[in-house]
Amino acid sequence: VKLYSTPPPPPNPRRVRIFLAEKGVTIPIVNLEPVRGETKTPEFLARNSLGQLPVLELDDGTCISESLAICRYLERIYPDPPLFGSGPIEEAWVDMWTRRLEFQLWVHVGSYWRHLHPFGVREGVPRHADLGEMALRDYDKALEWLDGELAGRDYLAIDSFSVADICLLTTLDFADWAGLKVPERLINLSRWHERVSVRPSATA
Ligand SMILES: N[C@@H](CCC(=O)N[C@@H](CS)C(=O)NCC(=O)O)C(=O)O
Repeated sequence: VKLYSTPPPPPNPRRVRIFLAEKGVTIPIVNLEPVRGETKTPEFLARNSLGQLPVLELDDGTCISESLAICRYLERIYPDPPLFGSGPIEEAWVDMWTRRLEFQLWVHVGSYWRHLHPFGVREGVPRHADLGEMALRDYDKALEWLDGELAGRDYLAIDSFSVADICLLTTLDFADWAGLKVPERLINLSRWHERVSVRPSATA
């Protein structure tokens, strides 16, 4: 088995690396450089037709893309510690939060990146600054909402660290790298960020 990945800052490959570190599992990693077109070669497109990272390739050549699908697979192979929750309610809450993070938070970072960030320019892809500005406002609103949700909570979805925390951490760190800081006044979110950032897996 091997993981096609790329070093930080891209957030989705990092999700899987943190997940593996939390499980205490080491697998071979092949680092590719999307900016050099290494994810758009015929060989790589045969592994993931979207030409995106991460991709997990099993020994028989079977490939899984989508960071959360890879984590789901790894959870079945390496169940301890559970990172998708234990039991029906916890599992539902973890799913609820990972979906909320994709659709209420990450989507705005992606839109900001596409429409405003200097590195988001792609040949032939139109950019609309007003959509980027709207994404910035919506991202700030989502951070406020998360700050309220984290009041009195150590972790986002359940009482222990889960893949939802991994998704939030990788999103905030990428956004920070792209220039979008978490305002200091959002105390619950800032404390949560400090708490999860000192975990050894955060360096993965
Ligand atoms: N929904 C996918 C997103 C994958 C994705 O967007 N990967 C980025 C890196 S964070 C990538 O490979 N970008 C290169 C490209 O799209 O050309 C996941 O969760 O894995």
